[in-house]
Amino acid sequence: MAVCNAPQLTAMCSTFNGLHTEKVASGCATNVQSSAFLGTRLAHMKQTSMLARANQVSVAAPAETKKSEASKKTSTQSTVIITGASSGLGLATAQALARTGEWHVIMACRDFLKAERAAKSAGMPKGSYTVMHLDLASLESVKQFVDNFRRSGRPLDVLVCNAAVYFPTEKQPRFSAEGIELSVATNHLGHFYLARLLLEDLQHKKTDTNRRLIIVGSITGNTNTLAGNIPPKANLGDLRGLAGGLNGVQSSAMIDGGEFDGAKAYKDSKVCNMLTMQEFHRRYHKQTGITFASLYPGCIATTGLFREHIPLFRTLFPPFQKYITKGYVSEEESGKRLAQVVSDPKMTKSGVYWSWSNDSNSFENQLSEEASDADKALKLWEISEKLLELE
Ligand code: NDP
Ligand code: PMR
Repeated sequence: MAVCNAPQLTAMCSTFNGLHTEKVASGCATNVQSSAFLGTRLAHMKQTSMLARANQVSVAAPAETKKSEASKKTSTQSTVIITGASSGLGLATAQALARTGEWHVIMACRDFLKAERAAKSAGMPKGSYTVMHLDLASLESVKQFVDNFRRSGRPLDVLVCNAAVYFPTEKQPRFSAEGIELSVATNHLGHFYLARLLLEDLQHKKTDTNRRLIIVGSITGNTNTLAGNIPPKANLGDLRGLAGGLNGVQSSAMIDGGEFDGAKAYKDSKVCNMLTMQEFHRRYHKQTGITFASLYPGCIATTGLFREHIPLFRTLFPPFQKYITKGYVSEEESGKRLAQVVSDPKMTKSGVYWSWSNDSNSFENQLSEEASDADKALKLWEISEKLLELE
């Protein structure tokens, strides 16, 4: 059952998608210029917006009416939310899980029509997925997504925090709806907010599956590897830039307080992803039984992640990874790997960062000193909570 699959809904959703883009773009400009402090921005965000109303009307209402149908399915299928399932790793994972018939995939995507088309061209069976709107670069959108998901009536089994952006050639930072540097806002803070809200949903008693929260990490955030030593290297420093709100005005747009560097901002955000997974594990695994895990799926050199890189890089990167580093994996293979972390009964260990050898056998990998620093993970958690007013 795809809540938003009906043609009239598609039309409505595309309309609100258009509205949404406009709202975020204009919201971004106004917020960055006029609001001095993040607190002010968040207070501003809490006002009921036109977008929030549009979102509730177009997505939530039909979900309510189909609640009983959803409840019927949930007796046989597990539910997984995958952020950024409209391309690359997220789409390949959605496809691998949907094909089994055992999973209902909630594709949490910022571009509704792109996701719907991607699901169709990946041959995902009708009824095996639902596209729901989520823009991780807007905290209001994250809240709306959680509300919409709850209205679907599906018990949550697994949340996969997969979406990411990478701006390697950008000279100046871009900002989220709340005026936070866009790669850290999307890759780390949006997911941190989403995961904190959905932790409650992962603790339901309706199914007896092993619940999991998976946050996609990467080799390039780990300086104990060759790939992690290619400059600029990840380094969160003492997190002073993050503590200042990453707004590029009163504080640096970089977590460590340094000069903006798009490639470093991405790698720093991946360190945040891996630290966050471990802090979740320390705080909640024993108490809830939820499995918290991260992974490096391999170098998926063909995905949209590199869309903003220079054309020469996009041409040379796949053969370089295929024939020289041998780190290359296809999108399909990477999807199977992440699907394994979602569903394999042998992968229930919590607090693990999974990787795969060249013959595709999974193993528990070592994180770098920084990406496994428990004090830093705690500090990151507390600063992130403060920024999001979650304390
Ligand atoms: P893609 O660009 O193909 O996929 C990223 C997805 O994130 C897209 O669906 C994109 O949506 C979505 N997204 C971006 N911004 C937002 C937002 N604000 N709100 C919601 N969704 C958003 O890249 P990959 O598949 O390569 O990346 C997936 C994950 O894999 C990332 O976490 C990345 O760090 C990780 N990874 C990738 C590696 C690689 O070699 N490619 C290696 C190691 C880790 P849209 O389609 O609308 O753009
Ligand atoms: Mg890297 C075993 C060697 C290895 C692996 C597995 C990767 C993965 N890379 C390796 C080596 C090298 N890379 C070497 C020797 C170089 C210098 C020529 C190199 C360069 C390089 C660049 C310029 N690599 C890159 C970039 C990027 O812009 C990508 C990046 O850092 O994005 C943040 C990238 C990557 N290399 C990888 C992987 C997985 C990436 C993608 C980024 C990610 O998602 O972490």
